[in-house]
Amino acid sequence: MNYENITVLREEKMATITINRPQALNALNGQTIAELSTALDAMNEDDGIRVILLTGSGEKSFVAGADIKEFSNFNAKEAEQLARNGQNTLFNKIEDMNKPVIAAVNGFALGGGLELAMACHIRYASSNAKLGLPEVTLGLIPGYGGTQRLAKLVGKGIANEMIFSAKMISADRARETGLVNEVFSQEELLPKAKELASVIAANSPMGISEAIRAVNLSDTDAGYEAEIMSFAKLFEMADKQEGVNAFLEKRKPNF
Ligand code: CO8
Repeated sequence: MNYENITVLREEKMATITINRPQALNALNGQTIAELSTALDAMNEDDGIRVILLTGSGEKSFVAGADIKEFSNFNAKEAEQLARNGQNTLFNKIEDMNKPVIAAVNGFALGGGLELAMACHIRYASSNAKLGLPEVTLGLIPGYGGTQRLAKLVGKGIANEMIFSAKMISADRARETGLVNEVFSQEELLPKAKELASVIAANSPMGISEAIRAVNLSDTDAGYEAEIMSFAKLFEMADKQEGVNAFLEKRKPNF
């Protein structure tokens, strides 16, 4: 598959997607969202890929937001469609993937860019990264899930401060608030994200897929029941046989 605005690199059991619109600081226009959606669908079905990394091209920006030029003349109906379509075809899709998506935030993650990182299961950032939801400076609010995911990740108080003030926070502050897990130098960011991806890729994909589903339900009343049902379901799946047998036979599992 040929893409114009993203590149895909496969290495063993991982795939790295790089958003590549440096002239617009990797802003998400409709085509980029569609390409990401298509690439992720294919990767979700591909059992050879166990972990996906998502990053931006260059050393300045992960994603500087939704493409402001593209939606500048939209009316309410068009804006609703844009937000709904984006949430359904990309942001919620990432969260619901059956394999982990790690965001390697290599610079600005603003507006839709931070929303994209927040839809991923794990976030690492480079020390020059700046993260924020500046939509109110445009007379808007986040439209790709930012009001919901930021509040869940850092709590309502800090989310409100970030959204109302539109201020960007540093990578270190993002780690302090739990918005990103770890901060590395620009050079170390991708290698460290890949190191984590290799550790994850050696574990049971069936277990991880069920864990994603259960953790995604952690802020609903259905979470505990989902965990029980996933736990039970795994007892009749091949990975549990292999994992438990490997432990009993004192060897490494081969999933
Ligand atoms: N959209 C389109 N183009 C952009 C964007 C963007 N979000 N961000 C940067 N660019 C373009 C600039 O226009 C510029 O292009 P050109 O050279 O043709 O003028 C190029 O990228 C380089 O940018 P700058 O010259 O501005 O670079 P600086 O280093 O001076 O500044 C900043 C970097 C601070 C990141 C600055 O570019 C900036 O403030 N960008 C906009 C950030 C922003 O407001 N993001 C939020 C956008 S709104 C949003 O994401 C809503 C999400 C929900 C949508 C729901 C459906 C609608």
